[in-house]
Amino acid sequence: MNALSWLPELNQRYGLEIEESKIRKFGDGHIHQTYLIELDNQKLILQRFNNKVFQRPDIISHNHKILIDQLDTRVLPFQLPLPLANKKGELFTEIQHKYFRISPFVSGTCVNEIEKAEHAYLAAKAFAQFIVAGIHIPADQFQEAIPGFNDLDLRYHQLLEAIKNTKRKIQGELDEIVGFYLDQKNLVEEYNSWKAELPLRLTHNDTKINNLIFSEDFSKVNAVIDLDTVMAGFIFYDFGDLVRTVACTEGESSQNWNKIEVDQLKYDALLSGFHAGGKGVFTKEELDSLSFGGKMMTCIMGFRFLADYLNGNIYYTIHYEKQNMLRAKNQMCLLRSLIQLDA
Ligand code: GN1
Ligand code: MG
Repeated sequence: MNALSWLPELNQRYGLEIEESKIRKFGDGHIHQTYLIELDNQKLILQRFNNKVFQRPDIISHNHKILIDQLDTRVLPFQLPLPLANKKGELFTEIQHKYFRISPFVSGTCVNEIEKAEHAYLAAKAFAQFIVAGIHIPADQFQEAIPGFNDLDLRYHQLLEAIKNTKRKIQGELDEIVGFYLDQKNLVEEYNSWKAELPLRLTHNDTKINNLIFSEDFSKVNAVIDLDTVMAGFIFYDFGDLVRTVACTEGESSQNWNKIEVDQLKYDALLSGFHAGGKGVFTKEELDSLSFGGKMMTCIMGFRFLADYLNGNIYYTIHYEKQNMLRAKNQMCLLRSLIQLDA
């Protein structure tokens, strides 16, 4: 069967005339298949949506419609490329049991690692400004795109389940990694106490650095992208995922175990950027929670990568069998360094 057999219907549903030769694979997200469409007069992003991971596209549409209607874009000095509606006004288009969506293309540079502290500052400021732009929207209007997505307690229990049910032999290196994550119960307890104390906000929840587009010269942020998990959350989630992906000497896929540690200069830049973006809005308690965020988000990714490995790699895209285990090992090295920093 033609790989793009859905294209004629897609064109019809959006009133477009995209030819197969104008479509190419784009980006390196772990979840959806993303394509760039280059038409004569415009560029668009097409995504074939992963509805195994996000089983409720209707919830994502609900959340995105709130953003379209209520977000205070006047305070956003960058673009937020929300999906474009098809001819029926839907943000998703279902064809042959597959879900597609199209959004505006924003030019610029997407990176997996940041070179300079100034860029870390800009990224953190932008993600904080995003929270500020939604500060007036009651967080309970949003529905959970993935239930308990950033709930450390739930993810810990999912890891326990995975350990109980795994077909893999937990021995050697795997045993060491499993033991390390089981020892993080104190972070789970700390999570539960922050949860009882802090207000829920509109947060992005997946502020990995490649979910942001810089201008070509890195002088500013052009867009915040990957908006599927935009929903209610705590500000330390968004700060924390930045710490995890920016304030580290090696990226999430590195296997230079001895070199993986916190980059203090970038950490400090993230902190000032986030404070600057949320100035006058974030409460003292929220700002106090930020240093927990880095540890918490690194830990949760470790839990999730490890659980996925134990479950037989059903969630994340992998290129070889042990990749999820080694991703969990990478996060373990970073988490050790973050914990040491706070000690
Ligand atoms: C996934 O799709 P991507 O790469 O932006 C994941 C995030 C993880 C990240 C780890 C919906 O994000 O939670 O932090 O991988 N997104 C989802 O690299 O699970
Ligand atoms: Mg992404």
